[in-house]
Amino acid sequence: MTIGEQTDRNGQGQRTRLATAVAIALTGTTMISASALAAEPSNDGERSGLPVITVTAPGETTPGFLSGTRLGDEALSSQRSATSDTASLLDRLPGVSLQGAGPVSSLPIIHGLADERIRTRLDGMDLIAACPNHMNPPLSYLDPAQVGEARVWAGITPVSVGGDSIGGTIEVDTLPATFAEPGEGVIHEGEVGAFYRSNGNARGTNLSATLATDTVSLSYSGGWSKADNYDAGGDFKTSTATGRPGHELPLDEVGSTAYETRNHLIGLALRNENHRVEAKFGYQDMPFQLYPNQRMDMTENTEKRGTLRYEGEFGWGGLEARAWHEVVDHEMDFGDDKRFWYGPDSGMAGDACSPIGPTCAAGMPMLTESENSGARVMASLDLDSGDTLRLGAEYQRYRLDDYWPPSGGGMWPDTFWNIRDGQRDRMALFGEWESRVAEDWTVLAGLRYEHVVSDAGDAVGYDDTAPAKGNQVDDAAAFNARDHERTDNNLDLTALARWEIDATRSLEFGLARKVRSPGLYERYPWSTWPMAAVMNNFVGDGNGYVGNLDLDPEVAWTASTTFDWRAGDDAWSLRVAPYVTYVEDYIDAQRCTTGACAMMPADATEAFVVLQYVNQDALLYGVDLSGQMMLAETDWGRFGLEGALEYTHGENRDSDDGLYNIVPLEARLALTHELGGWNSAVEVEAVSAKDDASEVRNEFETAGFALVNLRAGYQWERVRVDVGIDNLFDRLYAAPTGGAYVGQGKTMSISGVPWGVPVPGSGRSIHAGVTVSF
Ligand SMILES: [Cu+2]
Repeated sequence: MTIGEQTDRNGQGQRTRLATAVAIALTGTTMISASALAAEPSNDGERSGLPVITVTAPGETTPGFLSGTRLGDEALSSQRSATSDTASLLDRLPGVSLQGAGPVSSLPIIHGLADERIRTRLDGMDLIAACPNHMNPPLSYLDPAQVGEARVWAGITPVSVGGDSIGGTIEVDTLPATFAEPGEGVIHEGEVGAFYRSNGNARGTNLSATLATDTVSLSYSGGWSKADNYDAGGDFKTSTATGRPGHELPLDEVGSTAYETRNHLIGLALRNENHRVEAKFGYQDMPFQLYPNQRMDMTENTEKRGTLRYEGEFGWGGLEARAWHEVVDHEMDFGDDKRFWYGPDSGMAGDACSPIGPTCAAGMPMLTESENSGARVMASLDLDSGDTLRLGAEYQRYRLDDYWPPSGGGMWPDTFWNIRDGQRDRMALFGEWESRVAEDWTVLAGLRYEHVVSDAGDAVGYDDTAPAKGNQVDDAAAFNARDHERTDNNLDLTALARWEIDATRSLEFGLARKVRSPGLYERYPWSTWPMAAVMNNFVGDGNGYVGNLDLDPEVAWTASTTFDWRAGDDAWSLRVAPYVTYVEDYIDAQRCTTGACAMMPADATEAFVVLQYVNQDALLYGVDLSGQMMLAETDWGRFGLEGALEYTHGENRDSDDGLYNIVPLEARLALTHELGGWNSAVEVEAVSAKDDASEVRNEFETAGFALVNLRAGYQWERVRVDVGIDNLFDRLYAAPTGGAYVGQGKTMSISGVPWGVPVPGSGRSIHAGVTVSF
């Protein structure tokens, strides 16, 4: 099945598409074929003669690389009513887990490596979270309904889709442009949808519309969604421990889990026979997103982005060029569940105090502004030998200012500059060769060079007259006495080989060396004052973090293999993918003992602590298993079983400690049924207890749990309805990567909220959604 068929606007072939979609949704066992690498997919509604992704449904044996998996639009649409968190759509793919953050901004984890360790591209753009808590990661800029396709490279990533990352690559593209057939004149089409989820009263709508001729296509897509705090399952009574008398949250309500978000996208695409130009303009206005595992909340995020892309086919091969520009304005302060601690009747100074001054604080505004520009050119040369050679170059220019205006109390009288004039610029060159060296062997080898320059201006505290609170004057002086510019020259190598043993079995081997330079928030946060340090945290563990100017890039060596075995008649398939990664100079953390940290106990075990980033060696290994089988084909429909299991282990080889945010063992098993336009599933999702946590971070252990989810959908020609119940038995559970609960109470003080409470997951939620095409 090709993209062209999938986005067929006449809605033909919907039944077979639906069947494939169900299979993809549950097991994610499609692979990305070799031709997908030739260029990014030609986001094209009609056949254009350009390279397209070949989607291989389980059972088909097309040459390709098993390391890549893909979610198509049908698979995605069945999830729309269940989630507004675009990253969570990927959770079902083998090797992918989620690190909890805000309700619509989870961070994907691939094989134990998360966040900036993964290359995440949105419509081909390398976006960067501009926030000391990484509250606005790339996928938070899309509504799930705007996603056209997601591709994940979990094992070995070809250098043409990697760079400045040591884990896998996630590429998410928005809905593809559609065109009219030649001679058809002007066409218009679109889709409107709405959903409701009972837990947290979540609701949202989405709309997409296209006006097109056979050469010009103009489109809009947008989504709005909003939710209150959700309720945990079972009995969650933490509010009585952290709520201030008179301000407790209702029992079971998980503080700081509400949000509202609005995302818009306008696209204009032009094509002729061999060339295509596309411009996209995105706009996000997120009025608020609260964070149960961060000490601050997002109180406004606006993002504007524009991208221009050219794709052409020539006698010698294909050419793709892209340029983009993005501007982010991000604001943080306390949302409602945290702010009441600082309110007028709190006994502390609060909102009502005026004017702010040394004894009168009003919240804690934190502002971040970033500008991100980039360009990429890639040529795919079709060699006479039948081989393909890809050559490419990339450039990225990134600027960041992170500053906290004076708000009274200890945050007075000046503006605190967490990162001032931050810069992180990348230049990259790569070459990649792909060849079918024998009838049953395909190999790919690539080399990529990256030049990364980062820098930041001088640190400034709230008060530059000693003795300012929290050692700010001395910390800033020590930071400013050093040169802040750092230059890294990084080399990536990738080799992949696929052996088609026979029609039912194939085996793939891969080796890679990948390098990632430290991010601005790892190198430059300079204050050891716990109040400032706890604001620098993108892992959601409640601790404070201090940057380290001496960090070196992380260098990861990965070996992985994938074995794919399937019945000739499609009755079953099984895929096993073990991997091992050794990371030299992995950026882990050690307890901070200098500056203001010297006043804190260095060896606390049951408390939030302040840490400093440090290079240490790490080892990660694990295995992904996935498979499906047909159980019965009867008059009442087709019954099947689909499952996936992921095991991950991570350890710090220098400190003999566990790595943080590792999901030890996770499994999904679903009984599926389809009949005509119906599809439904009963799914069990189980996670084992986590008991080898990161000691240096005082990471909590979490208990194992199993959840049952139900879902069903029906597809008419123009209408699709989905309903479901997540967490059917209303279990109280905490994901091992959900982070520390700091969703309510006096979070500004490092010990102002109790240590040891993991963020509870959502209790039972009934969801329903409808989509109408026109
Ligand atoms: Cu933020």
